[in-house]
Amino acid sequence: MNTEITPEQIAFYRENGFVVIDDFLTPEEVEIWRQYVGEAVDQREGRLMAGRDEMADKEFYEQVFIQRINLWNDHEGMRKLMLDPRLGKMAADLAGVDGMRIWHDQALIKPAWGNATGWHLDNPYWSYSSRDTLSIWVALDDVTTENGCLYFIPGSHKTARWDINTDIGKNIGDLFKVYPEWAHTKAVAAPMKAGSCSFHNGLTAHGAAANMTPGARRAMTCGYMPDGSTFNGTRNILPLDKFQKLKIGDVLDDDVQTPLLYHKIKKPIMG
Ligand SMILES: O=C(O)CCC(=O)C(=O)O
Ligand SMILES: [Fe+2]
Repeated sequence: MNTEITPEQIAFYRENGFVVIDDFLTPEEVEIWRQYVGEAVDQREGRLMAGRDEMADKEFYEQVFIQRINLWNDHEGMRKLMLDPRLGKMAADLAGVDGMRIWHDQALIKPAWGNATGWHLDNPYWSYSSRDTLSIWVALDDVTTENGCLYFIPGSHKTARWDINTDIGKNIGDLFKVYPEWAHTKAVAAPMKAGSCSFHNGLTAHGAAANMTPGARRAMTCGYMPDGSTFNGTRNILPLDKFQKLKIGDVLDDDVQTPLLYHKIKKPIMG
């Protein structure tokens, strides 16, 4: 695993709100990630999250991507991959913060002939609001403009707000109705070889192309929450009992729900 981040990559990420890192995983590591993601997704039997009953919407959403959240919760191999402190450090260095917690991981498998992923922002879905939150997106197949690579609106993280977002729905361009100032910007495609990855800021506008090929486009992703982030009132992935105990402004420092992956000074206690 190549977890080195160069000063140039950091500068590019901060300016554009995303960065592609080639050859992040070795071919042997890609095989392991594919195997664990495959096992962890299969054992969910259609459930979005571990220990919860919500099933995926087969009619539309599953044709955008098969989404399974927090595989680290119920697959030992995924736990090792997702709680790797080196990933937390990469995320912290890109964001320029002292420490990172896991928010949630997710497998996003765009099926053969799958729909495009509508333009959206990630952080407005989540239970904290931060300009420094970001996600890794690891390509488990060669990802091209033909099978559903990511696209980004460069610099959009600088002007994005939390009060508005759009669903990943049938009209993929709805986000540009609420952000007309981005509507004339050229999107940047991010094709990647299997084993490469990108990071994108939680406020960067992004989407993915349709899959015009007969094969699936597999990706494994994870959102990182800066240590010290506070609850904003949104439930998102929080279990009901934890959600009901939180007050707006509480620090999200539950080491079982959102383990600290990396910190410059504090010693992480793994969930
Ligand atoms: O993989 C996709 O199609 C979308 C990815 C995405 O929205 C994300 O990683 O935040
Ligand atoms: Fe997203």
